[in-house]
Formats: sequence, structure tokens, C-alpha cells
Amino acid sequence: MSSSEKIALISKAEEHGARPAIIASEGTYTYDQLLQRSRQIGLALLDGKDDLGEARVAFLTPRGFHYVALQWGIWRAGGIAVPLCEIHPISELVYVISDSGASTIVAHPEFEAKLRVIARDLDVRFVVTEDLLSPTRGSLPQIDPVRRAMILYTSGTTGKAKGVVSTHLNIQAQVTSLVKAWGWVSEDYILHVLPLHHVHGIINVLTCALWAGARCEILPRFDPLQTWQTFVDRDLTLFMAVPTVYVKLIEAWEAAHPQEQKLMQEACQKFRLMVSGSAALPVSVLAKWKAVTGHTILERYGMTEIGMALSNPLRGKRLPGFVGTPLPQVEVRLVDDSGNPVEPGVTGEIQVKGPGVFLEYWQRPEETKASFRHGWFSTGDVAVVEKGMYRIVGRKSTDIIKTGGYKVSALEIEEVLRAHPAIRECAVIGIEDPEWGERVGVALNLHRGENLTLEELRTWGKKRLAPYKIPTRVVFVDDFPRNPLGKVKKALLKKLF
Ligand code: MLC
Ligand code: AMP
Repeated sequence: MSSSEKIALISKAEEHGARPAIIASEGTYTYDQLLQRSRQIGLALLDGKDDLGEARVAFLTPRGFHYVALQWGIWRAGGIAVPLCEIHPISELVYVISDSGASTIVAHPEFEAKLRVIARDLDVRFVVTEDLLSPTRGSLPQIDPVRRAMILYTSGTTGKAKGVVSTHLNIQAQVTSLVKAWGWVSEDYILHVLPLHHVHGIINVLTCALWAGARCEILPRFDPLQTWQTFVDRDLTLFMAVPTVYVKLIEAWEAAHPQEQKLMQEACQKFRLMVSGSAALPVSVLAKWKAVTGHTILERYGMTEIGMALSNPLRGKRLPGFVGTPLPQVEVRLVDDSGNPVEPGVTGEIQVKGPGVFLEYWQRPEETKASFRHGWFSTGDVAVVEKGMYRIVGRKSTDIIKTGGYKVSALEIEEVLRAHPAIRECAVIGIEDPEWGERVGVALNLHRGENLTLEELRTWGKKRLAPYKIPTRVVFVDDFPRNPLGKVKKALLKKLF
């Protein structure tokens, strides 16, 4: 049965059988156990049907084995996996579930209370993970790899988050590109500290590991000391994270006792590769990490819509401040405002083409169309080629902020904040920050006679926005600098912070 499903990841897993796949707080699980559990889940989700036929299944579990078994179960039943974010407030969960048109919500008991209410209000089938474990007979459908596999929500320049749809083939291309470029082998052992609703955690760490037959140890959340302890305790070979994680690990190392520092340093000698991405890695962090661990972090560049596109080399010189050259199966070019390729040394927008590039924005044909030009996906990121390598120099839009590796939309936050009774007008800005890359800052113009502290604003925001979207800096203004079209000049506002 399983070989006819044609999901390559599943066929690969069968080759790895009794090897350990996932190490998590709930235990250690082999590839066989993952196959068995995901099959059970797939059959239970089908509930007598032949095929879920690309029905969207939104799911929320703690990071660990349950997550992977569920993701694979959805795929094996022919569904589209829509991973939810464990720290999103109800309003954001409702948005993703409604926008994706999910017909089923699956929740681990830890999240049952929150999601059961949402399912009831939206009239969507609700299942607790434990209800998917009863032994079930039946067969799983054949899955054509061109079918849709996953929808990940990503912020854009137009307000609300959009669902990025990837097919099984897209995922396969993204994974095989990295497996080749970074030399993944079944002897690898990676520590996973990232969220499991974004491409970095799902593709680069989890799925690459499982494709290669490697071990993936998943921490329920990132904790610097636990991460260092796991470095010391295990025979890890790989680590991948966003720059903020490296900053926090360096801070923890600096705060440690010299004897502990030595153990931490020695532990890093077991690794063969450490990677950073999702936001610019400051050269100072790269240098500090090298001084602490001896490793030159490999920096790479990617995006939810395309997977990874550019990478420094596994072997050969890694250039600080640069993101390298195109990965296997990926074509990259820089274009000017008219869409014409630029000469080396001239800045231009990054465009990407290749089998890893996503299929569409979920039910947004116009936005999908607008993001492609002659088959090239326009990233909105601006770069230059120097010394034969790409260097990211900025973004076309000031309304996109990257904070702690999370992409957030200034417009989306502004829309939420405008609902606050004291706020007359606001402008959200990304402020450079050594720890978070950028912080979310807001310039506020309050209604006459109103007062609002940052703390009050943050408390109010917690019910409405994910924690990383809530401003951590505020300035009060009487008016906003605007261009002749009335648009707020955010570059000028930035100077106020
Ligand atoms: C949290 N805090 C922030 C913040 N996030 N403050 C400012 N800016 C932010 N962005 C505050 C909290 O309010 C809290 O404050 C304190 O920091 C600790 O919060 P936390 O939630 O415990 O933080 P932590 O778990 O340490 O989170 C840091 C992190 C996390 C780096 C682990 O941000 C993270 O997981 N980032 C990864 C996101 C990711 O996977 N991106 C990939 C997207 S895909 P207080 O006062 O309450 O204590 C992509 C494509 C590609 O980009 O190329 O990969
Ligand atoms: P996301 O939409 O969350 O997938 O974020 C993708 C964005 O992260 C890209 O469009 C870039 O702006 C940014 N990004 C990813 N990797 C890097 C990097 N190495 N340097 C600078 N920016 C990066």
C-alpha cells in the first residue's frame, strides 16, 4: 500500500525503518513508529472516505512527535496540512482556520479548550489527537505529488496574512535541494528549537532530517540553557536557527561559569554544520559565535514562498554579511524596477524560479499573478552581487518587519491598533535592534485628552495579536510626516525612536 501512495517522504521513511526519527519530550520514535502512527491517523481522518481530496486540516499540537505523525497522517489521507501557531491568540487562529476553509481541526488535549470553542463557532469538525489513535482498518489513497500538501500563513504588504500553498513536489524540491547542498546523511542528528508553522522549522530542519533518515530532537520551545545542555548531552551534528537564537545562546554562554563555558565550547566540536537564516545575521554575531564555538555559521536566504534560494557553501569560504549563491534546482536573478536584469554590482530585486517555488496564494489568484513576472517570483527583497556572492541590502517595502525571524506586516498591526479607543492614528515601524533584528515600534497619535502607556497598549494587544507583533517601543506624535499622496513617510518617523 504505502509504496503506491507516491509521497516520496513516506517511501524514504520505509527505507529507514527501525532507526530513531524523532526524539521529543514524549519519547523516542523510530521511522517505523512514525509510519505506523501516521497511517493510523490518516485512516481515522478518512473516517471511511477514500481520499480527503485536498480538504484542509488545521492542527495544533505541542512541538514533538504528535506534530509529525499528524502532519504525515493528513498528507497520507490526501489532505492539506494547515499548521497553527501555538502562541497565536484566538483571533489569529480563527483567521487562519476560516481563510484556509479548514473542514477539520485537530488539537492535542493541551489546546483542546481553545480550539473546541473555535470549531463550534465556525461549525467545523473537531477531533482531539487521542481520538485518532484507535486501530483502524482500510487503505490510504494514492497521492499524486502535484497535489497541494500544505498551507503556511505569511504576512504580506497588503494587510492580512496570506496562505502560501505548496505541493508535495514543491516540498520535495525544497528538501532535496538542501539535502544535497548541506550534505545531509542518515548519521546526522539535529536539534530543533524553532516553531513548526514556518518553513524554517518545517522544511529545513524537520523534513530534511526525515528525508535523510537522520535523527531530529525537538524541544517544546526554545530555551537557551536547555539548548546548551542538549548540545552537551547529545552527539548532535547539525544546528539551524534564526539570528536571535544565536544572540540568546551567546548571552547564555557569557553568563555561564567558566567551567560550564568550557563544556559548552567542547560540545560544539561535535557539530559538522551550524546554519542561520530567516533574517540578516549581523557580522558581529557571526564573529562572536566563531570566537565562542569555533564555527563559522553558514548563512542562507529563503522565504516561505520559495523555500531556500541562496546559501553560503558547505565547503569553501563563507563570506560574513553575504548569503552565498543559488542552491541546487534554484534560479536567482536581480532585476530593476522595470523587471530587467541588472549588472553585477548593481542592486536589484531578487527574483526566483524553480520547482520549489510555491503554487499559489490560497484563493488569491490576483495576488498570485501579481507576484510573478514571466515565471519569476518577485521576493520584494533587494540584493547585490559582489565578490561572486549575493548580499541582501534591504526590502522594497517598509511595511514588512522581521522580528526574531518572524515576518510581520506593519499594516496588519496598524489595523488592529486603530480599534483601540484612545488611538486616533498610528504608524508601525521596524526599528533596528541587536537582539531581535528589528523590533516593532509604533508612533501614536491619541484622541484629545486620552492617555495610553506602552504597558497598557501591550496588555490590550495580547488578546488581539501574536506576542511578537505587539509593539515594544512607542512614541507619541501630534501629526505624521506624509508624502503628497498622504502616505506616512516611515523612514522619517523611524528617526523619532
Ligand atoms: C518575544 N519577545 C519579543 C519578541 N518576541 N520582544 C521583542 N520582539 C520580539 N519579536 C519578548 C516576549 O514578549 C517576552 O517578554 C520575551 O521576549 C521572551 O519571549 P519568548 O516568547 O519566550 O521569546 P523566545 O521564546 O525566546 O523567542 C525568541 C525566538 C522566537 C527567537 C526563539 O522569536 C522564535 O522562535 N523565532 C523564530 C521564528 C521563525 O521560525 N521564523 C522563520 C520564518 S520562515 P516578557 O517581557 O514577556 O518576558 C522564514 C524563511 C526563511 O523566515 O528564510 O527561513
Ligand atoms: P518569511 O516570509 O517569514 O518566509 O520570511 C522571508 C523573508 O526573510 C525574506 O523575504 C527576507 O526578507 C528574510 N530573510 C530570510 N533569510 C534572510 C537572510 N539570510 N538575510 C536577510 N533576510 C533574510
